Formats: sequence, C-alpha cells, structure tokens
Amino acid sequence: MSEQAYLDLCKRVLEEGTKKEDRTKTGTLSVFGHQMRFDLAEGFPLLTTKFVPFRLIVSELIWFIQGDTNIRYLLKHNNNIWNEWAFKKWVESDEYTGPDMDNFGHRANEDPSFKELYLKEMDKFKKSILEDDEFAAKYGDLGSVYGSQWRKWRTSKGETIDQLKGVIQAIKQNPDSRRHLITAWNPEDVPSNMALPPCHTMFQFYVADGKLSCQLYQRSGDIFLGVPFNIASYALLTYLIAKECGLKPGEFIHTLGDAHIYSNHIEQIKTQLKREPRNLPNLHIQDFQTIFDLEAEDISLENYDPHPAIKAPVAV
Ligand code: UFP
Repeated sequence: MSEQAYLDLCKRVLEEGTKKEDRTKTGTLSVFGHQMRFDLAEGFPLLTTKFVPFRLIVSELIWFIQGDTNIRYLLKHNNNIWNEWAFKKWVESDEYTGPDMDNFGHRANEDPSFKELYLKEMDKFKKSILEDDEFAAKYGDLGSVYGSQWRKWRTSKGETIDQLKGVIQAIKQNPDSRRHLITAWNPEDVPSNMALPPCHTMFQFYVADGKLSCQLYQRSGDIFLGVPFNIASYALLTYLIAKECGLKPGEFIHTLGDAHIYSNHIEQIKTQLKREPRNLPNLHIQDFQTIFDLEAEDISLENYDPHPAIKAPVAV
C-alpha cells in the first residue's frame, strides 16, 4: 500500500539517521537521498495514520497554479501556512510601529506572554491584508515563491516564462518528450532575495501507457510536518494535469535530498508508526477545461477516514 512508503522512510530515518545540526538549531536525525513511489491508481496518497488537512493543500496548490504570490488569496481561504513569511517583511519594514517582533518565531515558541502579543499583531496584520488593497499589494506579496517560478519565471532579457503552461502543452503535443521539466531553483535569487529558498527544486513529468507520472526532487524534507503535505500536493498536481491532458494518473515519485526528523518530532513519529494504515481516500475533481480555471471548491476528497491529528512544534 502506498502509505507504507512514507512509514518506511520514517523507520529508516529513526534507525539509520545521523544526528545533524541544522539552520533552526532544533537538531535532526537525517539521511541523504531517499525515494518513495506512490501508485496513484491505488487511491489518493493522503496519510491515514494521522489527519492531514487536505483543504490547505488544495488552496495552496490552486494559488501556485494561478501564479499568485500574494497571501490574500490564502487568507480568503482560511489558509495560514505562508503568513509568517509576509508578516516578517511587514515587521521589518520602516512603516511598522508596533511592539518589537524581532525573531518572533523562536520567541513565540518559548515565551507564552510574547506569543499572545505576537498573535495579536498577526491578527491585525491579517485583517489589513484582507481589507486594505494597498497594504495587501505592499506586504502580502511574497515575491519569488512557487507561483511566480512556475508561471512567471524572469529571464535575463526581462521577459517571463510560463513553465507550467509550457509543460502542459508539451505533454499534450509531444508526450514522449524527456523534457517535461519545471524548475523552481534559481541560483540568481538564492540566497539574497529569498527568505526560504525553494524546497521543491525541480519536477518532471513522464507519459507512458496512457498514464502521467511525476517525479519531484525535494532538496530538504521535514518528514513529520512538511513531507505529508508535499506528497499530497504533487500527487494532486499530477491528477489535475493528467485530467487536463486526457491521461490516467500514473505514479508520483518523491526523491528527497536531506530527509530529516526534527528532534522534537521523534515521539510523534513513534506514535504514528504504531498505527495501522487505512484505505486511501478518493479524489473528486469537477470537470474543467484547463487547470488555470480551477478553484479550490472544485476539488474534494471522498472516504477520508484518518487516525487523529498529532501535534508538533514547527521548526523556525
Ligand atoms: N520544508 C518541507 N517542505 C516544504 C517546505 C519546507 O519539508 O514544502 F516549504 C521543511 C524542510 C526543512 C525546512 O526542515 O522546511 C526548510 O529549511 P532549510 O531551507 O534550511 O532546508
């Protein structure tokens, strides 16, 4: 069963992982180089050994597909996963006059009274992004993130390239091509322009026997919190592009560089490994002409019956 590939990764890192320091100073167990294969015909690969919030995956992916880089769209869909990146830009700007929010991620994890202050500031920030067009244009935009890399890659000539549209067209016109690639890693942007250099550096599509497969190279994977999202997101993208191209979904192949379990996620992973995987859910997508017209509401899951969620702190 598909989910076993993820559970095997968890086991491998617990058993073979090397203790390794990291940027966030949390500490990890890590392996370098791991590949998981998910046969999309078996069902949609959303983990069942813990609850994973599918609606966040959908609205984030639609946001990328539409080439949007402003968190306003996400906030309208009650999706808060990118807020910190925009908030950081705001509190570091000259226009911000509120309480000191320096290093807010770490401090909120450690100091409950600061956390309260931070959450209040964050609420104000979200309200302004939703209600004030000018503020949203200035502080809601994240710049070089997947939406812009996929749809508006900047060239040295000052033009833009729509990689996603180009690849979909090529899959339709020349399915056997070995060049169905989308890249997000731009050495020119890393590290100076970027708060978070892309984790999903490159992905490739492959057509055979009427099926569309996708392989992602992810340079860095937080196995407990990030990777379950990432699997579902690229699996969903593969389903959507397959549907547009009149193909069946084939495999999602997930290749990881530094695959790590943070030291404060180990107990959670052990809890999860004791659980029995259940049947995978099924994906339901409304009919559409092109994926660029899709809205989050057009995509839903059927028969998702996971074990309960497991909480864990995010490494910042
Ligand atoms: N991370 C993921 N998946 C993502 C994402 C981030 O696992 O989609 F955006 C994790 C990997 C790593 C951290 O733990 O976030 C990024 O840190 P670094 O840039 O130091 O690799």
